[in-house]
Amino acid sequence: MVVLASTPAVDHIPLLRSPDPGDYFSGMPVVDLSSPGAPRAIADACERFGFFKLVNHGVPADTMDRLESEAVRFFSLPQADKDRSGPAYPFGYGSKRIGLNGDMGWLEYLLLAVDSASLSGACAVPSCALFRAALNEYIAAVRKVAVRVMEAMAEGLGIAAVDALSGMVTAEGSDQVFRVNHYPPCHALQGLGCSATGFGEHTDPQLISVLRSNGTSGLQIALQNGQWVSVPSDRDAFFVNVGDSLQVLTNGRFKSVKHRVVANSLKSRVSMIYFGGPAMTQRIAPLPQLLGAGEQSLYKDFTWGEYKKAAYNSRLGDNRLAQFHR
Ligand code: AKG
Repeated sequence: MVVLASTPAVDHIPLLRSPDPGDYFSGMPVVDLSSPGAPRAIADACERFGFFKLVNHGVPADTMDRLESEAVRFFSLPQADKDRSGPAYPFGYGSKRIGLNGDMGWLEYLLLAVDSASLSGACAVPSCALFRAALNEYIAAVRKVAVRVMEAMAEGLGIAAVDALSGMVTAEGSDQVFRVNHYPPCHALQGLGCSATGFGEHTDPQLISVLRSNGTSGLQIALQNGQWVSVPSDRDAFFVNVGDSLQVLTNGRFKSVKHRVVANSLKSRVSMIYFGGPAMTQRIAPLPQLLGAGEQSLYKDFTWGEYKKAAYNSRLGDNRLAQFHR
C-alpha cells in the first residue's frame, strides 16, 4: 500500500499502486453460457480462480444500459438529494464509508434489498419510478443468470440434483442483495503513480456474486499465489465471483475470490452487483454429495445468519472464514 503525506481529497482512503498494463489478467477464464461445455468450464474456473467472465448470457444490452443510465442520473444528483436516500445501513445510499467498521473507499453506492426477483417493497430507495423499473427489470434478468450459473456449477461438480445450489437462492426467504457502485474519477492523484482504493480487498460472504460494469476497469482479483491482477472491463459480459458460503458448500473445492477496486484518476466506474445468499436459517456445510469416502468437513457448522453476522462485525479485509475453520 502506498502512503502519501497530504492529499486532502483522499484523506482516510488507503492508496494503492496504480495498475499498469503488465497487471492485466491474461489467463482469465471466459465461459460461454450457451455452450454445452459451460458446466465443466464453470467448475474448472471456480476451482482455479473462484472467478470467471460470462458471455452469451442472454441478458439484453438494453436492460443493462437502461440501469446504468438511471444509476448515472441518480449519482449526478446534488449531494443533499442523494443523502436523503441514506444512510446505507441497512439499505440505501452511502458515500465513502463501507460497512460500520471503519472501511473507507473512493466511491458512493446504493445498497438495496431484493425479495424474490425484484426490489423489496420495504426498500423505499430509490424513489424515482424509472430507476426502480430499470432495477426491477435488471434484477429479474441477472437473478435468472445466477440461477443458470449455479445449475451449471452443480452439473460441473457432478451433482445429480440440478438445484442443489441454485435452490438456496430461489428458496423462500433467501437473502439477496443488490448494489450499485459509482467510483468518481480521483483527479487529485493523477500522474502520481498511486490510486485511491475504490473498494478495499475482501471476499463476498454470500454464495455467488454477478457483476456488470461500464467500460472503466478497476476491478482486481487476487490469484491463489497472492498476485493481484487487473480485470479488463467488458460492458457486455458478467463477471462471476464465488463467495465464502459456496467455498464451504464445496468443502473448499471452489475458491472464494479475494477482490478489490482501484479508482481511476480520469474516468468514472459504475458497477452493479447481484449477491445471491441463502435464507438466514440455511445450514452452510459441505454438500454430502461432494464429500469423498472418509472426507471430513473443513469447517465448523454454521447457518448463513450466523456467518452474515460475523461478516458484518468484521473489517472488509479480514479473513472471515478463518474463525469457522476446524
Ligand atoms: C462489491 O461491491 O462488493 C465489490 O466488490 C465491487 C466490485 C466493483 O465495483 O467492481
